[in-house]
Amino acid sequence: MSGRWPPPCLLYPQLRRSRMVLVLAYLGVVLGITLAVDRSNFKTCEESSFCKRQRSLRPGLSPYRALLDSVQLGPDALTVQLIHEVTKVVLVLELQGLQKNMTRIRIDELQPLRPRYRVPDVLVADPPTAPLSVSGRDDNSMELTAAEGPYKIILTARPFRLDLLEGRSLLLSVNARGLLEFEHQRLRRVPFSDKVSLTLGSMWDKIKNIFSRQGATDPAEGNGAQPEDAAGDGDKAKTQDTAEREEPGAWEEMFKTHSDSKPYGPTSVGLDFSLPGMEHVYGIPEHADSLRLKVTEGGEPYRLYNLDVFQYELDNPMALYGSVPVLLAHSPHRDLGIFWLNAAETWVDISSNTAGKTLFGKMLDYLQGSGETPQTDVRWMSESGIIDVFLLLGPSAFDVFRQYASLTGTQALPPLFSLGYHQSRWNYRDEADVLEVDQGFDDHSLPCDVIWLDIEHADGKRYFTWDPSRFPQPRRMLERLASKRRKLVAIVDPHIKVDSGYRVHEELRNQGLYVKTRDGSDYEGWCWPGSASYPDFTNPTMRAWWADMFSFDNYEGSAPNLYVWNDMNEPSVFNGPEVTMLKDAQHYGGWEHRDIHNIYGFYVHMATADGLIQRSGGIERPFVLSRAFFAGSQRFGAVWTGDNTAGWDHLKISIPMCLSLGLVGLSFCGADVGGFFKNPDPELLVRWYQMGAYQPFFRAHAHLDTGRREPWLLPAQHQDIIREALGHRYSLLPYWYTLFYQAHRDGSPVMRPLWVQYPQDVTTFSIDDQFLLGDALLVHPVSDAGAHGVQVYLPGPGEVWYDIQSYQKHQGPQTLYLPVTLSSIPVFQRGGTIVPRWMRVRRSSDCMKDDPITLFVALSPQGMAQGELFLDDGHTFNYQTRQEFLLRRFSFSSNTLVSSCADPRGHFETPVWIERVVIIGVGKPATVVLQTQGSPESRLSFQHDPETSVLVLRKPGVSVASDWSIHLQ
Ligand code: MIG
Repeated sequence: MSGRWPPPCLLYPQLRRSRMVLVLAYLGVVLGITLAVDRSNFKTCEESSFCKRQRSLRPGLSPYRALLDSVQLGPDALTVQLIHEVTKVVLVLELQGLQKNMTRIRIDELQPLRPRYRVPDVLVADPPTAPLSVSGRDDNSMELTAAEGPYKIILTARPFRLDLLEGRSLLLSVNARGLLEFEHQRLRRVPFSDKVSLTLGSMWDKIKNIFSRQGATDPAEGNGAQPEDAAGDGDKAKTQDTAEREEPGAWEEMFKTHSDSKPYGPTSVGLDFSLPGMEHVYGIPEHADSLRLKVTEGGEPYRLYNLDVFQYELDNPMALYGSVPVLLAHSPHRDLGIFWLNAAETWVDISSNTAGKTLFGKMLDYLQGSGETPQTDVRWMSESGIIDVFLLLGPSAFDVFRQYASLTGTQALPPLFSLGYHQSRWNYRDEADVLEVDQGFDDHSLPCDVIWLDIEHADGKRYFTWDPSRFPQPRRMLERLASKRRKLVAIVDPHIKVDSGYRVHEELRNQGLYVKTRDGSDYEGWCWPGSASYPDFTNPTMRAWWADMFSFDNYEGSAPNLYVWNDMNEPSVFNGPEVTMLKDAQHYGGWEHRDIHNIYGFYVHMATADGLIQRSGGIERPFVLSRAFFAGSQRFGAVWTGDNTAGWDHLKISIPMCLSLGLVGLSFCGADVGGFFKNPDPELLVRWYQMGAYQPFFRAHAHLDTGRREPWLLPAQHQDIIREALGHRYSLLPYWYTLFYQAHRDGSPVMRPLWVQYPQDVTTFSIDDQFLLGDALLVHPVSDAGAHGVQVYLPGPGEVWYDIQSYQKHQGPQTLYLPVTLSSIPVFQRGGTIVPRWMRVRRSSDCMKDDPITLFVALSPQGMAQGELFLDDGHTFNYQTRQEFLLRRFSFSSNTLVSSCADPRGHFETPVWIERVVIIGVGKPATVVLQTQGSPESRLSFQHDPETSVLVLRKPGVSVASDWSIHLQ
């Protein structure tokens, strides 16, 4: 070991290229049992009364008319009333032009009986507006021009619709199919039979009861409107109601044995968007489905409702743990986004006029000129709240990413360690087990940054405590890990054991900070600890209390190298409807769980991340993994795809699942390596490590009932391959870190679908088995048992791709058959890019952060290349508060590699230097000359391999912080 590095950092053997031809081991015949979700536990659209009501409305003429006389044009918005021609109920449409080429549409009732929920805390600020002006008008329409952005909006009065145009082309239409459906609040119509038993007096008592709960509403959280006097409006509401359907489920709803009392009746909202020219739509995670969204006509819509789905199945639109109501539409000419800001249960229907047509049919249409323009229609339906939608008008996918990031924020910059490898299982038994696992990594020369503790570590599932017999001295254990420069993550779930001897419970109960039932008592559900209550994280006081629990004094046994994992925050309630909370449970401000469901987990994540920031006095960056999420969760940390299964299909689906999350801002995504349920055979486990090494969040995890599977328990040949995969991960950490910085800076996804980078290449639009990391690396993992080769699509034209193992050069576009062995991970570096790496793999990332860098410069056919490198201390906010960072730019052209500063605000003292430059795709130079500021020119020694055209420049020896250039002559 070199003396340059502190003793706790072992140096592991350099990356080796396995020369063995490995015989594939078909050992573990997968257990005979097939696992499958019990679908009957979860609602279909038919079983969700509002979805059924919304969906029963068919496309046609909209009953809504915009009252052009009511138009008010303010500096920030245009408002106009929309009247329902039959019920005469009036809505208000608020239309805003936003800066950066966006439009916001809000629709609410003009006179709501009770204010409707408007989702707070997701937007990072009030989006800056770009005023709209009226540029034309006739009897039935109005033309509006946005001060910024090259677009116009046509507002048509009857039937109501909006059309967004850029120049002469129609980008998007709202309500073109007439599916605007807004269930205004009303008083319950009492069926005749009930009238007999219900005196008028008692009816009013009931009504008053319902609205007296309004008292708790905090105007600051809502739109500030006060609920109307219910009694005064009674007659009006009644006459309106006669025109309306009173369907079963509108006023109360049963699902299995659970009843939802629906005190406010039907309140759902729905709206359609037409996207001419668009055939490919993506996003709206989380679903275990293909990257490209499918047409839902005739089937189930995609559902967004955060749920703990036991043994989820693949390739279907059922809801999963998290929801991000953002959809992206792509065509070779244009990208658009639709962000539907609503936290209630939501369903999304997708239809297309080209669906079902064969390619041949489409071609025929085209040749005969008879084809319609392709068009996708998207319809959103939510159970409550208002319609609040942002149209992100691109034009490129990266513009959409920036637009969405400007609204909801970007990926938090992860601490460097969290980009390393995480070793988890449910559960590591005790302190000795943890320390043995830690030692196992060193004994087998495997890098690892973090060991995880699941729910068994706590005393009787009382989070923030430790099991006294198994974890008697957590601080000592944490110190031992710290001495190895490793971390621990402990789970902290949001269900709190109802136990008068448990301080957390006592305080939350006494302070009234739990979610309440309809009748105002503390809501209790069944979860891991037995009877449990749920902190009301929508309440800022609750979040502050929770954050404070992470102080080193409050969280006994914790230490600075302890980080946190929030599971079960959908929230999961074992005995609740669909394994979650009753919709009529009451939250802060008088809102129902119905209104806030999809944002509960977001708030848990937020409060925990805040806690970790506060415990260090605001200095240290947090790391928090969350299972549930919503739009904006990227600001708080990482997410994972929950309880997958050790099967090849689950290995495959991790790609589209994480790609979909990346498209909507959540770059820090991973799937349990190895699969959570069941036991992977060695081949699958190896393939999963190879996949995970190239996905953003890299953690092995397993169910309590599975066999132990730390890498050293595998046969030696498999262990070696896992070591290699880990080596690849660790050597690329400087690149990963830089990609995360870029995601943090402008919302660009770390792991990207190919179409984002090759928007005109139709072949890329539905690729699910390979992906890009940044714009430089293309990864095609192997996800089939017994694979001897893979078909890799290398996009182009005009691109060259270098195999990072063999340096073999391939032209794009082409589909390449690449033979593989068990040790192969097909990865290519695009010609035109520069990738920084650390070439010595040590015990953990913390041991490597001051290591010298090697630059891999892959030349484009024009002999050019570019890349960035971000460096800071790896764990504090000083990059932000004190500008302590370096952002370097490397560029190669005219046979010269130049290192320059890409952000002059940054300054950072670092021992990191450039120890080597590998230039791929270059001829042999006669001499190589290094120029640095203030020193004389010097010649560099080099080696050139004519077969691969790789030039290796040794020891430029320059600091990474300095400006320099290298000339090939
Ligand atoms: O109901 O904490 O997804 O990662 O190991 C299972 C125990 C509860 C679910 C998580 C999983 C975790 C497990 N949890």
